[in-house]
Amino acid sequence: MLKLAIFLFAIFCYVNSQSFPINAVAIVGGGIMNPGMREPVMAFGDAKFTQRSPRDPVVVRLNVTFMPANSPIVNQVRGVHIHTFGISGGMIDPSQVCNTAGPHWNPTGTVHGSVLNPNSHAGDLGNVQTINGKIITTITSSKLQLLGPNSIIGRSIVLHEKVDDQGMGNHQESLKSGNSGSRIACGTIGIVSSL
Ligand SMILES: [Cu+2]
Repeated sequence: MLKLAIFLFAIFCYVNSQSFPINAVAIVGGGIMNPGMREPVMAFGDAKFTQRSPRDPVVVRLNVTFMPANSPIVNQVRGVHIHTFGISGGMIDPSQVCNTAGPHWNPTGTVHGSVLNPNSHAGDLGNVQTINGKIITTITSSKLQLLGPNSIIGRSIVLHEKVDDQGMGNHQESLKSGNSGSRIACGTIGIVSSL
């Protein structure tokens, strides 16, 4: 019995050492095309994901540039989430393209909240600040996985137009989406050999 346990443990260690760390990237693209704006705002960049072991959190490094950088709608706080599906379709309007991502990634069937709340959506990543037309930030989440049945590989990361109220806004959308408005940029998460 002991030999069997040691053998199974050795296999477990071997599989773990072969699989981790896992790296993934989403190429993020989109823009803000509100009617009445003098010119559209474009958004482009990437999100890099790393997980060192099944017990470690997923670290997300987000780097997105908006052009033109000085548009009043650019430099503000906005919500960011992992959504359930990869991006499909080649439509021109970013909100339509990013709507193909479906709802927040929520494998445990909870309500929307903050990235730090263990009982909120796994895909809830909180808010990010845009400064001088750029989002450069790191988010750490213990609710995400890059391997196994709840892996986010093939799902998507979505940036929103407005601040995420993290379930505290007393709005009908608060406990569902954080009432963070339209989807302005997104990308499908794919596994990569290295970052
Ligand atoms: Cu979202």
